[in-house]
Amino acid sequence: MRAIGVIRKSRRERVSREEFEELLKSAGYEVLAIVEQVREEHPRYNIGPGKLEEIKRLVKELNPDKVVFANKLTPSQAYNLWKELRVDIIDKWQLVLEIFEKRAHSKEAKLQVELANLQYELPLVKEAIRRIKMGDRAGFKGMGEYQVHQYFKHIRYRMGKIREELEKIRAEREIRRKKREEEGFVLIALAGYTNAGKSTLLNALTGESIDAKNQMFTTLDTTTRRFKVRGKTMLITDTVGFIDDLPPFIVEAFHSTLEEIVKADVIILVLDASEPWPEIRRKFFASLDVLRELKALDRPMIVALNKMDLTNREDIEKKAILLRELVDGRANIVEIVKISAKTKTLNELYNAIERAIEYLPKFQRFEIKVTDPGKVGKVLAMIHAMGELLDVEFQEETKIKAYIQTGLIKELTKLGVEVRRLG
Ligand SMILES: Nc1nc2c(ncn2[C@@H]2O[C@H](COP(=O)(O)OP(=O)(O)OP(=O)(O)O)[C@@H](O)[C@H]2O)c(=O)[nH]1
Ligand SMILES: [Mg+2]
Repeated sequence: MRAIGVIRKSRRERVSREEFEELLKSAGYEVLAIVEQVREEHPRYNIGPGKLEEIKRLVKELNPDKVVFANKLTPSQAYNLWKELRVDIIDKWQLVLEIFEKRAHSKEAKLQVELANLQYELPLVKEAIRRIKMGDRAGFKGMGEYQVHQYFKHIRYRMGKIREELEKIRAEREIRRKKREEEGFVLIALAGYTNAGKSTLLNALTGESIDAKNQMFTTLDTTTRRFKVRGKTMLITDTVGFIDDLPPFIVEAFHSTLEEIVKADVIILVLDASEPWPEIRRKFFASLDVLRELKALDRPMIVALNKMDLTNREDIEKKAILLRELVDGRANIVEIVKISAKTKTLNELYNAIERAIEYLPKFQRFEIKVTDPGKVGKVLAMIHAMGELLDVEFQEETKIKAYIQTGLIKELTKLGVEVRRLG
């Protein structure tokens, strides 16, 4: 597929040309030309009418399959542009959806992408119907009046069906989550801009080998795995990455996937520290915006400056200081750490996780008294798997002090062991 890209920059819209080209590449386009303009939004065409003439000439000359706008187009702008240029017009969000479509493997991801697509298309079809009613004969995607009406109905029907199916998948996920909650494991979620290194970090922490590639939106599915930090077992979840202005229809379609972040006890916000500071800053704020929308800003958050192997000590220290000034008082950021997921330089992160979970109600110090000597071995094994042993005295009755998680209390009580909280 061959595309002409159009970028309009204004005071309010900070569109990154580099990122736009990256998105076009990720979606599989050959970029024939990029047209840029600095001006405020034109109500009819988004870009100015003069620029439109230039694009018209380029379309004639280069014959692209699509013209892709880096800005968000209103349904009526998309329609007007299509009438003028007579070539497929898409904007940045449809471009993101095209990438999602290529990457969706699981049934859930495929349904979520389809739902997002339909949600996007619905206002466009409404606009077409409105215009047809006003006597406009242009139709929509080659369809006439009757077909457009049928298509509108079809979209509504499909959306309902997909929502039902997603709801079923979501209920299954909820059951799994409940079970995990009962087990009492601490849940940590990875969050952050696409390509920051979240999946690489999950792999480094758990020995997993999920896809991690230098391209945007590699991950669309959620993966949850167990891992241990200094003897304590917890769960870590990797999910879809963020982008500037992640549109509400994508957030909505991917809600159950993103929910894993909201349900986490601790969030690790991953940033690519090898990028120039303005990029780090932009992506940090974009990530906070998404977390705000998800209502996840109250979670304890560790910010991980990743890819430190690609930069030097001085540079990363400087970025950490700038970031510290930036986060001052924002969200619930408990710590900033410098790591490399690739070289498994993760010490600072381990320390930070250890400190962050100390304050969670799930992990508390308990005294456990075991009167039946036959059960001592079993109890110690359970604590080893799901808690952390602090002290043990073997007397007539064995006294154990340990950090344990709520799920374990139930298990221990079932064994007939006395469990008492130590303040
Ligand atoms: N040099 C270096 N490269 C890294 C590091 N962490 C991740 N990468 C690379 O960065 C690219 C993106 O990594 P991913 O783990 O796929 O990133 P992600 O955040 O999961 O991306 P999405 O799934 O698209 O949201 C890959 O090429 C990784 O090899 C690191 O610490 N150092
Ligand atoms: Mg990933």
